[in-house]
Amino acid sequence: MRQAGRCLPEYRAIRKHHSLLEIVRQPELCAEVTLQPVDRLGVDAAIVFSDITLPFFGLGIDFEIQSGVGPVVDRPVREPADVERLAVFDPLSDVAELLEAIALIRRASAVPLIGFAGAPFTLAAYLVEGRPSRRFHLVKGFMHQHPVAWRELMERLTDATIAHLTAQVEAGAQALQVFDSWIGALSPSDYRESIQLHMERLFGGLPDVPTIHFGTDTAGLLPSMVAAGGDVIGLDWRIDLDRGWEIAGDRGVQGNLDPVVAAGPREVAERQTRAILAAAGGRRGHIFNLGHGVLPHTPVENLKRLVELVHEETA
Ligand code: 1CP
Repeated sequence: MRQAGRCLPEYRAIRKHHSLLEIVRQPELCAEVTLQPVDRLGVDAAIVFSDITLPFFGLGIDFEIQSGVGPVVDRPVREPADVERLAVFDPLSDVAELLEAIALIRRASAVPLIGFAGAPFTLAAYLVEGRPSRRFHLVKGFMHQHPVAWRELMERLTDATIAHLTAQVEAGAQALQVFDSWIGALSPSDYRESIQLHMERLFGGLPDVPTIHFGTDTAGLLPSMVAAGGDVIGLDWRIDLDRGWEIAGDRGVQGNLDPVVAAGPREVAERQTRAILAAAGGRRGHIFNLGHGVLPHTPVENLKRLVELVHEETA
């Protein structure tokens, strides 16, 4: 997750001269940045360099990615009429360069390539809040105050996400990750009532490649998220991997080292990595990963060592 993040010096060197959106719009540059963590860390898969907010331009929403903040939307969605003014996202024209980058990456590397998109709730969080939020009061408020407009918003974002992911597979992506990063802000009953049906439609509408369903703070939501779909369930560090896997049942699991631990003392990171592998117990279907994105101050050497350790232990 956000593998390139801000922790690789070669990424930072490129970011000195190009904004994130500029990188995504230049297929050669996007391919280069996508493969940096693969070359440097030896991870087993690449995730295309993009951002979940990229489809916003196609929806007619102007935004910028502010450094040290994240995505900031020009005119947030605050009223039902704002939902009606959203345009229809067409990946072939709206993210053509990204699709070109995917084809380039496939030609340049034999490592499997993961495409991704944001899930409807997490996209709506940025559209309604207008910027990164911790409490999500505005988006949750919108959901309860305007149930009809909310449903319309979820339907449109579900359509956009299916189109975005399908186009990435057609361009060459071999697996898909759906990021519902902020879904943990909801109660289990609100998830079941206002989100789950859209997530079911989303997973049901994807091409036949392996899918990863990821969120954070989801310990209480996992049964519903598993029911909604995904071949692999992403777990953050707030639940023991074996406990999360019990809930995921016959699916695979991805996770779940705390990013702070990956950034911290090497011995602690190694010990906790071994503990996660022990909890997986050699079962098929575990993708070792952090429970969320790499923190920018993470020493590259720590990440290299963890990749090596996982390879040694699971050889
Ligand atoms: O190679 C890679 O680094 C992967 C590319 C990638 C991915 C998978 C980026 C580039 N963004 C994402 C997904 C993404 N973007 C998610 C889902 C994953 C997660 O939960 O981390 C989310 C929530 C975003 C939104 C976003 N974009 C944030 C979070 C803001 C918040 O609400 O806290 C931020 C900081 C960004 C900017 C961004 N996108 C990507 C990078 C490397 C960065 C860092 C900034 C930079 O280099 O300028």
